[in-house]
Amino acid sequence: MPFEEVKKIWMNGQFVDFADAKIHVLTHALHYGSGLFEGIRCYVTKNQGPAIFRLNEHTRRLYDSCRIYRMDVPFSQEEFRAACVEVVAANEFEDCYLRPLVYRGFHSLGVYPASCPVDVTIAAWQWGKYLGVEAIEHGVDVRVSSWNRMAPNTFPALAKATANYMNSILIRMEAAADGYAEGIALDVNGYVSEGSGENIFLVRDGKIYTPPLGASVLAGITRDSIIRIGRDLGYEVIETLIPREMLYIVDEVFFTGTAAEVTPVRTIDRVTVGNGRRGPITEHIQREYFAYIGGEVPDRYGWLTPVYPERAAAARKLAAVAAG
Ligand code: PPE
Repeated sequence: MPFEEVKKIWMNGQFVDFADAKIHVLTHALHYGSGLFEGIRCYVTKNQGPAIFRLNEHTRRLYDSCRIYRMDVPFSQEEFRAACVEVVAANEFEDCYLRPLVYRGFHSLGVYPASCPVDVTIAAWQWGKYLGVEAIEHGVDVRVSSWNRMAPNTFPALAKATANYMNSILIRMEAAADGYAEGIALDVNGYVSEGSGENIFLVRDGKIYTPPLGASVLAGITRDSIIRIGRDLGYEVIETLIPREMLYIVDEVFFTGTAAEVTPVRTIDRVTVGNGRRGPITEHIQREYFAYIGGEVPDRYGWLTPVYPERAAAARKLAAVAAG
């Protein structure tokens, strides 16, 4: 689906029209992948109107990514968060996906980027279910990728760098070419790492497993949310190295990510996961996650940033009236 035009995109502190949000072909990041980005969702909540999910944590990760690449963001984290809120409001969005990008801009080419400016843009658009609406309930068919995730001390996995996504593209295209929805990549030691755009969780005998940060994974914000929610629901959640063959003998598997949310995996390399249906723990975790992002349960961890506080106050008032 091509982009539907949105009203405004934020570029270096100013709102510009969709049609004017352009850069030069000699931009450093276009040649060398010198960009760091985020993917953030804003959800309509029950009583507070649209609220951005885990804005603080996404902001922190973006600034961490920039720090790893020695890039000074010319805005404070507070200014950045305010800009994200404004982007949602300027586009009059309710549900949307935010895509901030910090990148080495236009000045000169050559790998050494010091003279290139650090530019910051934030766009937002409406993005439906990443792996399809069906997938949320029925799960996806995936393969183990023949591509590994990047080796440690090559491309830093903890930085959400545009360059890392060349590896993701290989994983995803290979999966698509063979008729799978997604690929699961192993790390260079052969341990399970992650999907092209999702972290992965496994369930066996009631316990939940996910690869540790040392297995070349992105430190997913959804991953963190699921670990937190899972533990609070009373499950044991274990971060540990996972050998490939564990994928074929577990009861349940699911992906997590901002775009993918919580998506069950139905088969891996044509081997059925569990009984081939969304497992009970996956469903339980999914239900809690969707209730949280939809504001149907109290925001006990302070993960929601309401975009329109006045509207939120009005909605709360109406809810109180309705409740008598
Ligand atoms: N691993 C990778 C490689 C990844 O790209 C993502 C997010 C995750 C894990 C999950 O991280 P988090 O969103 O913080 O829970 N992928 C983003 C981009 C997907 C895209 O196709 O673009 C996303 O989900 O926004």
